[in-house]
Amino acid sequence: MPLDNEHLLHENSIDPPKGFFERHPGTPNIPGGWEEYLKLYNQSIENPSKFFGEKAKEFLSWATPFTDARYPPGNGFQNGDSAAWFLNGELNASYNCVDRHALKNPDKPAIIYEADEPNQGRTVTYGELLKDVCRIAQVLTDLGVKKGDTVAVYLPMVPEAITTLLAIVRIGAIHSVVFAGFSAGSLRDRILDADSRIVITSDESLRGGKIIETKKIVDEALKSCPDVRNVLVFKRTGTPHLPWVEGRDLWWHEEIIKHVPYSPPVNVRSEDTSFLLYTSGSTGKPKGIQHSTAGYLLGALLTTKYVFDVQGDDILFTAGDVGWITGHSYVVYGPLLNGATTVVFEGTPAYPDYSRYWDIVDKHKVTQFYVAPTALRLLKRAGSKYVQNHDLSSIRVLGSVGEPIAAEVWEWYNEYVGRGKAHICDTYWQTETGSHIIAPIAGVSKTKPGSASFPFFGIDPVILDATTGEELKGNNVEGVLAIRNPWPSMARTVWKDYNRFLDTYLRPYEGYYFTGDGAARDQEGFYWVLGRVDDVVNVSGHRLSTAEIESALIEHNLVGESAVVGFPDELTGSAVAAFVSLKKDVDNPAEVKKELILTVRKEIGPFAAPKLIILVSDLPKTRSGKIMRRILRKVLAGEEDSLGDISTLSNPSIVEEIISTVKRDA
Ligand code: 6R9
Repeated sequence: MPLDNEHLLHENSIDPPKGFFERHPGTPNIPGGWEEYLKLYNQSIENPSKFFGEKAKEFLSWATPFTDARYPPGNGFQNGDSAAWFLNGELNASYNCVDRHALKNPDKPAIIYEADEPNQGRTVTYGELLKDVCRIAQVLTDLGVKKGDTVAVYLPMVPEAITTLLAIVRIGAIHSVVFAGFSAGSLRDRILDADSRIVITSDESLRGGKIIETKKIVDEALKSCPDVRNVLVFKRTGTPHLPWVEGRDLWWHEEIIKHVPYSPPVNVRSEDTSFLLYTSGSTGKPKGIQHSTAGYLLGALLTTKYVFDVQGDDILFTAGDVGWITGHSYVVYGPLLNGATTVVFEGTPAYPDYSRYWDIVDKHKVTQFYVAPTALRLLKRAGSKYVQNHDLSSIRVLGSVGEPIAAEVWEWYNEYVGRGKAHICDTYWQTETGSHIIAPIAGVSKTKPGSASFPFFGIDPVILDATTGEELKGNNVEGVLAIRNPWPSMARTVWKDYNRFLDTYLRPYEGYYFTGDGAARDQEGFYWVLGRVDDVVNVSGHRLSTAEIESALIEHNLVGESAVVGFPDELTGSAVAAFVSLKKDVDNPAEVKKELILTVRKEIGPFAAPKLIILVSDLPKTRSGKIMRRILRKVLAGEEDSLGDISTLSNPSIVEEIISTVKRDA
C-alpha cells in the first residue's frame, strides 16, 4: 500500500536529532527528508521494475547490462511464486566490492582490523584487498573449485574472512559460512548438506582472551565428510600443536604467495547463487538459505547507503560475526559496495573491559555503529562509567539488530552512546530477507523507542490475522507480519529444497512472504515487531530452533523425550529451558543435568546451551501425542492460572507435577 502523511500522524514520535546534521560531513543521501522518502517509497511499491532497475544501473557495475529489471513484470507474488531480478545481466560481486574502488583509490582503507588484543590490529587498503582476493581466488581455482561449487568457511573475525568470501564469489563459487561458534557436529551437517569439498579455517581463534581450537573442530567434523578434498588453514596463533593431515591440509600463507596479484573476475548471471547461510526453522534440520548475486548485492548496497546514510569516507563498525547474516550484509558487502571502510572486530564487548567498543569507536572515528540489543543490555548493566569517559562524537548512526530493543535500552543507547546526536536505527530483517526490510532512514525518519518504524524501499508490509490470513488494514492492528511483494535481496530458495522454501515462506499465507514474526502497526502507522510466532527462540540475537535443541538432547542415552521452550531473560532476551523425561530414574539428577547441557554444547554449540533443565516424569501431550509447549511456557512464566483447558490432555495429572518441579527448581 502506498504511504501517505494522513495515515502517519507522528504525534508521539521523535524527530531525527539535530546533532545528526551537525555531525554530518555533507548532504544526507536522501536530502529531501521525509517527503522525499514517501515519494521514493511509493514509486518503489508501484513500479518496482523501474525503481530498482534505475538503482541497479546507477550503483552496480555490470559486465553485461540487464534487459529486464523484474520478471514477471508488475507487482506482487504471482501464481504463488517469487520474482527474478535483472535478467540477462552479468556481473561479479568481488568486482563491485573491491576492484572498482581499488582502481580509483587503492590506498583507501577497506578494512580496519581490531584484533582480540587491543593494539594488535592493522588496516587493509582496497588495493591490498584486491591483491589478496585475486590470489586466494587462484588458490581456490587450483584446488579445483569451479563456478557453482560451494566452499565451507569456518573462520574467526579476521580480515582474511572477508578476503575468503570475496575470493569465492570472484570465481563464481558459492560461500557457505558456518559461524565458528558451532560445534563439529553442526559444521559436519552443513558441509554435507551443502556438498562442500573445500573448507577454509584457521589454526585457532582468539576471543575475549581465550583460545578456541578451531582447526581441531574442523578435523572432528571432517571425520564424517569423506568428500572434502582440502582444508586451507589461515595461521592465526601459530600454535605448535596443530594436528595436520598431509595432502589434505594447506597453509594459507604458503599457498597465497604462489600466485600473481591479479586475476580477472568470473562474471555470473544476476540470479546465480552467491551464498548459502544456514538458519534455524521450525523443524530440527537447519535450512540452507540461498541468495542471488545481483539482487542481494543491491539490497545490501541500498540499505547501507540509505538506512545508515553511508558516505564515501564513513567508517562502519558492525559488531556482528561474519557467521551470521548481519556480518555478511553489514560487515562485508554493504560497506564495501559503497566504497566505505569496515571495521572487523575479533573480540568481545567485555574484553579487556566493558569499554572496548567505545575505545574502538574513538580510536578509528567510527561513524556508524551497529550491534544487537543483547550486547547493549550487558553494557548498560556493567555501568555507564565505561562509556561516559569517551568522546564518541564521530558517531552519526547507532543501529540495532537481531531482536526487539526494549525502550529503556534504546534510551540508554541514545543518551549515553549517541548523546542525543545520533540517529537510532532499529533495523528489522532476517537471514531470508538479505537486508533491512523495516528500519528508520537516518536523518529522515521519525522514531519511537522499540519500533523499527517504516518499511524500506520496495517492501510492502502487511499485518495478517494469524488464523484466517485476512489482511488487517488501517492502523492499530496486531497479527502476523507478511510482505506483499518480492524484493531484490530476498532469498531465492532453500538449498536443494524449493518445496520447503514455498512451505515455509510463500504458502502459509497465499500471495505473501511470511516472516514468522508477530507484529503490530500502531495508531500512527509505526511497525512494532513482537517476536517469533513459530518454534524459534531468540537467544542473544541468535536464532535457535527448539526442535534442533530437542534432537541434540535425544543424543544423550538417558533422554526419553524432551520439549524445549524459550523464556524471558534479562540479559539474553530469551533463554532456553528444556523439559526432559528420562528413560529411567537416576541417583544424581544434578550430574545428569550437567551432562545434558554438555550434550547440547557439543551437538550444536555453546550458545545454544539450555539455561534451565527441568527433569519431569512425562510431558503434557494431546491425545494425538503432540507435546503442548504452550502449557510449559505458561508454567515457566508463572501463569498457572491461565493454562486453559487441560482436561483434553492424554495425561492431565502431569501438569501438577510440572508446576511443582518448576517451583522447586527454577
Ligand atoms: C538480521 C537477523 C531474524 C529474526 C527475525 C526476528 C528477529 C531481527 C529484529 C528482530 C525485532 C528487530 N529480529 N531484527 N526482532 N526487532 N530489529 O537477526 O537475522 O538471525 O535470521 O533472525 O530475528 O524475530 O525473524 P536472523
